[in-house]
Amino acid sequence: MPSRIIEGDLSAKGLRFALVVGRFNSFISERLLAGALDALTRTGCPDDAIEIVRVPGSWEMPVVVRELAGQKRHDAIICLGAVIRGDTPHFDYVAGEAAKGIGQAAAESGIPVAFGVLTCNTVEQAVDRAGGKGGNKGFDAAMTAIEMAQLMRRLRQG
Ligand code: INI
Repeated sequence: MPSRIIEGDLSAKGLRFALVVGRFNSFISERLLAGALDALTRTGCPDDAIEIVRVPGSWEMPVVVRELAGQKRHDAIICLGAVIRGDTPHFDYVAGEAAKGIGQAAAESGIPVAFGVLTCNTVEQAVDRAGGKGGNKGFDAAMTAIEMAQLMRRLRQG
């Protein structure tokens, strides 16, 4: 048996969060936001520890995440958006750059960033994952952010 296991718990008490929410496909991203807020409040996060930052679309998320992470005012950042495939290659550029840029900002800053951006082939797939039969990926992203924020706190305490 390992002598020491380090992991984050699922309490949001004492943590501060920024939620970066895309306006594009807002009928989906607002449901993801509702799920994320539900997770945060149920796990003990007060309203005044939550900031919501709205951006035009998922493409704009990396620069905003980088700015927020640099300010070091939050224990974790949660990105919420929906990229839905259309008839052109636009989807691939937006989804690819959002994923890459958000991941880079997290890795370079040391602030955990949850990727609650749906990348779906159809509107139906997005609806399923935003409170439908596939659960709510906004809720899941917030739970991941809580666990990661607690884990980073523990790792830094040594
Ligand atoms: N933004 C999204 O978040 N989801 C999409 O599905 C999407 N599509 O399909 O175009 C989208 N485009 C907008 C993009 O994020 C930028 O806001 C826009 O290109 C201006 O920079």
